[in-house]
Amino acid sequence: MNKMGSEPLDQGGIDVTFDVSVERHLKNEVGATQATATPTDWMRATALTAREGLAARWLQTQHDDNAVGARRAYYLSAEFLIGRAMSNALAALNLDKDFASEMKKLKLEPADVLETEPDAALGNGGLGRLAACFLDSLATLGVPSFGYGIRYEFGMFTQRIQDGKQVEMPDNWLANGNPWEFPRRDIHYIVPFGGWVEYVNGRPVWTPSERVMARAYDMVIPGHGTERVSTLRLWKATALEELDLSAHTRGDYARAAETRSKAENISWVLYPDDSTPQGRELRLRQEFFFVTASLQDIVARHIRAYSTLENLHEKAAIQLNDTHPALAVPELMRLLMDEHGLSWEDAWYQTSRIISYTNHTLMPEAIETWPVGIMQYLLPRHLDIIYEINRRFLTMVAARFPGDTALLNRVSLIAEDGEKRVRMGNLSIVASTKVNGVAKLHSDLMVQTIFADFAKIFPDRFTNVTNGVTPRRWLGQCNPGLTKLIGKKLRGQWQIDLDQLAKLKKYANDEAFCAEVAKVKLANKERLAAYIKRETGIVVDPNALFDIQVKRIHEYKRQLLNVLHVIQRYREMIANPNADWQPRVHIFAGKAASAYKMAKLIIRLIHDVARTVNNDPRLKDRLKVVFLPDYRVSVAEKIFPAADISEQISTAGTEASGTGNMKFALNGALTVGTWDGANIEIAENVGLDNIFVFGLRTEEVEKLSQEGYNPRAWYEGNADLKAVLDMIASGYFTPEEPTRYQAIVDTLLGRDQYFLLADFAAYVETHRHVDAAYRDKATWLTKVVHNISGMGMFSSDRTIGEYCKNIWGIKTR
Ligand code: 26V
Repeated sequence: MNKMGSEPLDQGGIDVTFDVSVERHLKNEVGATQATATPTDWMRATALTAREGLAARWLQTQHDDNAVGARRAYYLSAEFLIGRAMSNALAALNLDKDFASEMKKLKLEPADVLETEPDAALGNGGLGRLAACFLDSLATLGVPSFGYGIRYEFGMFTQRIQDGKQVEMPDNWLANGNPWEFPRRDIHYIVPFGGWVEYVNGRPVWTPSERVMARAYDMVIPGHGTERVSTLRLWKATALEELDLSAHTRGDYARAAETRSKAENISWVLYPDDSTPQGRELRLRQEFFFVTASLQDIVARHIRAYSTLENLHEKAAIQLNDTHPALAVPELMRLLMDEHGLSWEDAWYQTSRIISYTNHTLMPEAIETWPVGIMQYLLPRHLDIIYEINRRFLTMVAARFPGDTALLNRVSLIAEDGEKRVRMGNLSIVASTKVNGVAKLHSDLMVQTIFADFAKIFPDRFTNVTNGVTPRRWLGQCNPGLTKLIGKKLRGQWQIDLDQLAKLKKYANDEAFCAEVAKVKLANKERLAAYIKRETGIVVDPNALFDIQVKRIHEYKRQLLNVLHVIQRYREMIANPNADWQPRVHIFAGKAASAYKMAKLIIRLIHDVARTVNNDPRLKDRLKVVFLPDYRVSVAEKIFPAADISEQISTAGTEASGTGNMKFALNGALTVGTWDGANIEIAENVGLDNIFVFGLRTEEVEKLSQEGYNPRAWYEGNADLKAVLDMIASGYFTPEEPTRYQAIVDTLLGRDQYFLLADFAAYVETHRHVDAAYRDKATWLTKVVHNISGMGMFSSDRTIGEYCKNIWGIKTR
């Protein structure tokens, strides 16, 4: 039993129990009485109690890691999409039962209190959520580790829907303070920008023109089944002095305020885009800001412990979460050489043993490049270092591949066609120990396509680490019903040893077990139905098949293909209203990047189709379409447990991995998916009989594209497809504005970059099989159990174990 269990807490020598501690915090910090306290007050008082347990564990973990001189993993990420922290903290601290009984005592609904906590949405989508799952696993596996990122004042925007259109609102998540963060007032570093570089006696001296301060705020990430924790250290930007005093004393308040706001701007808001880097100077400032603060912190910690940097590479492993922290390469070189006097060779020896890089996308337009001009202006010393890395690298390549100037141009860290730009992917690869993709197919395609030249130059550098998700949040916390059921069959702490799920296979044909699984699913669907009613006013039948697609709205993810199927189904139903149609609810959720016109138009189309379908009396409520607004972690937790069908329908070869696909299957949804990303590995693990795979494979897409894909021919060749597109084009769903979706129809008939029309027939056909399968309840439930039991390998504990072993050289228990 740990200290924070139902045993008394040791609080400054006073023994108190959970309830006493919560009530004390309510009175002393929150400033409320039991009689006046709102659910938010109780949430805060509970968080403050949990926080004490976390603080104690943090101190112990740091002490232990320092004592053994452990190698630490540093996960550098511009995004951490954490969501709420309370349920997770209470579970990790074994305080969940105390909390439940306290709520009972107070006659409060636990959910009402938990739901007052705002989501920490410091990320856009998959990449940021993966980082959050990794922190949970790093702590749970006891890996000495820090996550480093930015304490954005405003996280991912809140999505409102007005007249079927997305409207973005600021996410002021810190408005009422953050009970989980520990401001480390003594930990701060200066972040220089701009200015010039001079060579004094042959040594470079950078004189920056601007400096801001990075201040540390820690969030303690508890492990499960262990008292160890990980640290998420987020940096807030401030002016060097809170006020520009000289300006202030001259009475120039405006200038004083300007200095301050210019500095604080850096950590003000998360860049709300997950697809195309827009090359904005502020973004580059953000990247350098958190990279230098983190590296200065790592170096300072190391010097405190070892008084030398000679062995830094033995004690630190730095993972770049995509290229957003790629400036770590020149910055680590700069710190080692300019600030600590190492030679180029020694600095490079260290850097290239410390840094590794994870790639999360194959889309060439999503891989960052920065104009040399901006880099020169903002980070002149770093540009010099990048040029020197490039010079040495290209010399090596030229020697190994004599005469191949085309190769030199392709692998150069500088793109010279048009405006000169620094290629952050190339920079990351050249400096890395390992470069990994995030699912088998993705890692294979990475070395066959975008990084083929590098794979030839560095054949041993490339590897795969398939993504995973934390089963604590994505099963334990979000699906207590299923968790309890599994707990009856598996002994011990299966949530930290997820391979044990395989033992459930033997119950796949067990009627009693399957009936229990069905009961839990229905209850979860009822919970989601109530939420849908509350958020959208739409009434759905929990007994209908719930078909769900939730993720960022992007053309390659093909929400539009899903809509085309819904319209086809609608056509069939109105043509034959008396047939025995499988009742269905098609649920969508996801945000569109604010500047992404086509994605926003797709959201609007979903709403127009929903309005038409949901109000057509001929369907007798057997088809419903729902768009749930403001998709975020806490909404996802309600959605995954309630799905029958998980839509994972990206064009083969475009989705690096996907992680929502894993969350669905883990909660007993069956996947309708293309042979893409981690869908493939899910299929291998749950069995091809238990998943609905359809559509063109990557090679087929490639072939079709080379032969010259003509979407119009597919349209002419399929009467249903033609009717569906004509229906949209005719303004059937928008009589008030018949041409509203002209751009969508034109795109599909013109280029159809993502091959929707080519996959349409197979997709519609697959859904007929789904309907048939769903009617055979016993067989369906068998498939459900095979899905759950096959998902053991998709725990992020397995993923982090592989990073430790194959990339970081860190031992785990
Ligand atoms: C690009 C940009 C451009 C500048 C503004 C902010 C921003 C943020 C993110 C990105 C790249 C996004 C890449 C990404 O999220 N990839 C996803 O990573 C998941 C975790 O590995 C994976 O499951 C998804 O398949 C992949 O799309």
